[in-house]
Amino acid sequence: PALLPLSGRRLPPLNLGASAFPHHRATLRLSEKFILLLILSAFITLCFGAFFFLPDSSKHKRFDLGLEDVLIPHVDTSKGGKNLGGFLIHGQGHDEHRHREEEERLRNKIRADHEKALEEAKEKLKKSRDEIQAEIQTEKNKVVQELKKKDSKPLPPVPLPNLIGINSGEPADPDIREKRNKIKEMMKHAWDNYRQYGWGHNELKPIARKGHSTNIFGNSQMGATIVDALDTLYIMGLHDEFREGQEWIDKNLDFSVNSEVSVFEVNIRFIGGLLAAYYLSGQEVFKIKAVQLAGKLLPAFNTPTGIPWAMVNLKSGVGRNWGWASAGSSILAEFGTLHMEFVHLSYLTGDPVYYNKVMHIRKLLQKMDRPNGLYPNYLNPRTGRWGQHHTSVGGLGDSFYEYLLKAWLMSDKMDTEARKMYDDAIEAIEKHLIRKSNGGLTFIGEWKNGHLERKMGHLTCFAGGMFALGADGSRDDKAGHYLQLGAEIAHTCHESYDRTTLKLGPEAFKFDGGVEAVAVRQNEKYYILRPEVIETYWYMWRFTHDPKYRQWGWEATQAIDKYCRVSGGFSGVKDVYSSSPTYDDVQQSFFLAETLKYLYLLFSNDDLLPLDNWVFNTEAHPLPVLHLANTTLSGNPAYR
Ligand code: DMJ
Repeated sequence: PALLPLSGRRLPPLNLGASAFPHHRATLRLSEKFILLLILSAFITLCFGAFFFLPDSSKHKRFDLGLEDVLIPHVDTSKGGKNLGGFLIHGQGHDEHRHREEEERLRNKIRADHEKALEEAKEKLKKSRDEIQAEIQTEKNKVVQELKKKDSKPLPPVPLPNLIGINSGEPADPDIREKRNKIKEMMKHAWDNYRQYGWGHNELKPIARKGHSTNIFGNSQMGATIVDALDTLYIMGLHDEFREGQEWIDKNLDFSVNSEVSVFEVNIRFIGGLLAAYYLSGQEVFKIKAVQLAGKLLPAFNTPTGIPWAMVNLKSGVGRNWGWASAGSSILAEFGTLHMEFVHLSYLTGDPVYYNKVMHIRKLLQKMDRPNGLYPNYLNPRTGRWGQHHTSVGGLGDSFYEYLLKAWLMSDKMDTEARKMYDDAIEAIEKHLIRKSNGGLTFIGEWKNGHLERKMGHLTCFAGGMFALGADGSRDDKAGHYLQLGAEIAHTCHESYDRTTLKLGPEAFKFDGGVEAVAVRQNEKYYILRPEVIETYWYMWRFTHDPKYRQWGWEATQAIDKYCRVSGGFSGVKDVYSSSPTYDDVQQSFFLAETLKYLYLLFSNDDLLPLDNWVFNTEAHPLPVLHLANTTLSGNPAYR
């Protein structure tokens, strides 16, 4: 393809051999392969140049081939030509001279391009490999900057919801104030150490004093702790720290990374965290970053059913599921915990794409048969069939139920479809999974392989708060019943803490064979700074103002400060039944996002983030209630 036929003739062959650059060959130390590559690229440039002239020359080819008519744009109709769709048809022999000139002009142009390409190649060869690499990098940076500029376009303004109670909450009681200040000090200790030793990494190793990350964030360094902590810093009035975080996000948070991340975790921690920071502070950068990131998650929904993959590569958009999940399935608590954030994204951007994705998931789930009315934790995104029939209100299932309730609350109670799904699910859970132990402790077990496993996870303890939150508006006006159920779960989970040496709860505990609310297996005895029990104390406090919840919250605060605090931050512990615990050396980002936030709220007045106006996502990021009565996110009647 190097020599293009032009009017039946060929250009003289090009001499691109070594003799073309004898001087450079002698002086340059670049490898021969590299030189050949450069020559080849010059040659390709030439070919491309010539190629782009083909359409023009083809006109003349037709002429040379002796066609009767030739298409020439813009010829005066007064010469008797026929107008044909913007072109004029003229007879043979018209202005042969002009065509020869045109031919000559093209030939000269190609020659000039050829010369230029050779000159460029020679210039390049004079440069060192490092210089060339630096040039390539500069060009790359330019492209990235351009893309960034394009991505950072302001979004259309939307009316902000009623944002009340975003600071203060200062209690009058000096004892409560002191406790609240202690929790703020713990937040500062966690943040300052992350700032010093783990800045920009996802999490901190407080003993090794360096950055840490888990596979949920792939191999990325996306500052998960910064994003997760922002709103806690804000409500605690740690404004300098908040600004530091904002600056880092503005300058460094980039989602074009070749990294395979968990769609669920990135949604609840990053999108939830950024949206909450936006609503609290009004800083556009958070909204823009949230929308950019959401765009990177969308390819995960490209499955035969629209049920998203568990993981997606942020750069390539390729998705897949966890290797350990039953029959290649996606996980209920993962694809079912996107609704709140995605509704807000559609609200803020005016783009229904996010809303449509999550509504599609909901519609699909609604249509499916459920064994005993229970939702199994596994659903295959290719076939649309359930995987293993394992149902849990803890890990793998938990926040799916939470988001049904919260979708209803967040829609100002307009999304009655979500409320109905929640009520149906909770009824089935109560019937099949909730039991009382011999010692009178109410627990939520797990349905596995056709029978009830009498085991409850720390994660399941969030359900006490969920039952209390959903009490108002429950079917058959069973508000009292659900508040009571919430209180019973809170009590059981408190027992799981109280029956340990460290007064911190284990990861999972049994109600079997004479054991009550105690972990049996060694690998279930750890505490990794999780929030769920404290979360339930806070909801129960808000709905009952029973002082025992503050007392239990304070017990947990003291235990965390005593056993998890190290000079480099806070760490999880491996065995809550051991009097000399060993550390796991991880300061989880949810410790700053959730555990410390719920504790702080527990010792604040109720006017800080009132529950009539704010709904907390599953990572404790508060999102405002949307009064969507007159807004259509996608023509869905639930929102009309
Ligand atoms: C958090 O990331 C969220 O609360 C999630 O819903 C469950 N697990 C952790 C905390 O334990």
